[in-house]
Amino acid sequence: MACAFTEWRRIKMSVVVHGSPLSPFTRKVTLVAMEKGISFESKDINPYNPPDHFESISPLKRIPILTDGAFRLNDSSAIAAYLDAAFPSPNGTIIPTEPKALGYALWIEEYADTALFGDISQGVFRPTFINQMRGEPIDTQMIEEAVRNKLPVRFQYLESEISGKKYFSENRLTVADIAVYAQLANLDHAGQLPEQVSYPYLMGHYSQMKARETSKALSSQESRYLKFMLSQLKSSLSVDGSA
Ligand SMILES: N[C@@H](CCC(=O)N[C@@H](CS)C(=O)NCC(=O)O)C(=O)O
Repeated sequence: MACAFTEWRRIKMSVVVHGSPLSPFTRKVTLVAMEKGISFESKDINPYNPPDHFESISPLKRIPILTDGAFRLNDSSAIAAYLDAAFPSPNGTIIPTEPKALGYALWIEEYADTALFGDISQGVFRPTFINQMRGEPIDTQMIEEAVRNKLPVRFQYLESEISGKKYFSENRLTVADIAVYAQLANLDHAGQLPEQVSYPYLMGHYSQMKARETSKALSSQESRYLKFMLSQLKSSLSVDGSA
């Protein structure tokens, strides 16, 4: 008798998120799909070791990419908007329609995607994990510079925006909350989240987002993936004799 997992694998999903588990933009669209209850499949693409003809499916050579049958879309914000419009859900929309709430949610999403991403990715994630994956030492100086001088500005702004609130926009879950969480989760993987006492509302928001069933399921998969990647690296270094 075929097990449930085999049966599930036989069902061809029309919606596919092509990305990588530790990419914050892949995490954003994956969470949008999960929160909306969309059935989808995830397929791995490493943009730093891309498949042949990557540019033909991703003109900016970035992940994530969404396919829905023959339809293909790039950019996490465009993908989130598409999923929200194309798959009405009893859980409601994740992109507000009221003009001010809409504008504000998209602004917070943009702030997370650009400013927060830049400082976390360049300042913490890459010098921690990409260095290790390349067999290079962790760049503690770069991490300290980001944690001490760059990230506090980002956190202060977001703390002031979320202060006194549970969610960023419309007092309910929107793409703004998912986008901020998606970036901070990489700081969490690197063990560099700020203390709750320094940014009580922002860290409260993060904890509440992390406790959602969708985030919990994804986060444990990501931790397993990270552990596996780092263990592969350790064994390749010891086979090499270079560690
Ligand atoms: N604005 C894009 C940004 C996507 C992005 O920068 N993805 C990263 C991975 S997290 C990437 O593919 N980087 C490859 C590169 O920069 O060459 C989006 O929202 O999807």
